[in-house]
Amino acid sequence: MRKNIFILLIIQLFIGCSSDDNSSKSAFSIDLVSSATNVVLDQSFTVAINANQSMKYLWISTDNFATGDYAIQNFGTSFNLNLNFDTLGQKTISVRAKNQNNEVSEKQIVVTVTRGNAIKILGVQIVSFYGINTVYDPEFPASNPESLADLRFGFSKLSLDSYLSNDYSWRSWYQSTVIPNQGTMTWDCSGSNLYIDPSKNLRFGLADIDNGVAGSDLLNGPPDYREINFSNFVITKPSTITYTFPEINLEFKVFVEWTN
Ligand SMILES: [Ca+2]
Ligand SMILES: [Ca+2]
Repeated sequence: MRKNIFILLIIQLFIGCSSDDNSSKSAFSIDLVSSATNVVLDQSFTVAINANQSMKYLWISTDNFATGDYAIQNFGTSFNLNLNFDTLGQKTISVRAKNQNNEVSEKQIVVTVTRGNAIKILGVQIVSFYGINTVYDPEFPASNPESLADLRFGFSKLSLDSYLSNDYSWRSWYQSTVIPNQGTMTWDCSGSNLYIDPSKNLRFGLADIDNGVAGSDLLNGPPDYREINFSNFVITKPSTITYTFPEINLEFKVFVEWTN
């Protein structure tokens, strides 16, 4: 009897060990290693995803998978994310990975973004544009101020195509409100957190808006933008910077806040 109990214990121990062993071997898991935990605005950094088995699916999100970028491909056991942020504060980067058997592993890493020497764009004022004081809304007679352009400006900048990409494309960064019939031609953007590394380029566009959509390009394009940057001003740090493009009668001012 004692011998039987002993054998039973041995079998249970064996089953226990063997089962633990199997699960640790088969459990798919990933780890995240960030090249930096504190970065400045617009600074590029990498997050390495290292897995104990080959990854075939990755979903990357900075809002706990409400949105994000995903792809199905053979990622192997290691894949580098290239990231940068243009807003301040703590960013939680969530990664959900699947192996060939659709087993899931999910990890998060937190990175803090500080301002560094980023400028903040406080406002924009249009001084002149192509066709200023002429009819852009011909449904009104020229004598009616309603015929004047309804102004919206926008900024685009080079942004990563996705968290899983190394490629950058020009993408809309900011679109202003519409000022009807030329109006003040001045926008206060100070509440929009428009921080940017002054070495980055921006594309400026300006359009007449009809019923909420762009009617006419006010830069007489193509191209329907002009490129600006702030790198010539990092020493003098003026709070108002004027950009002029005489060939299209374009002049505008950008109001900026510099760090000390
Ligand atoms: Ca109008
Ligand atoms: Ca219009």
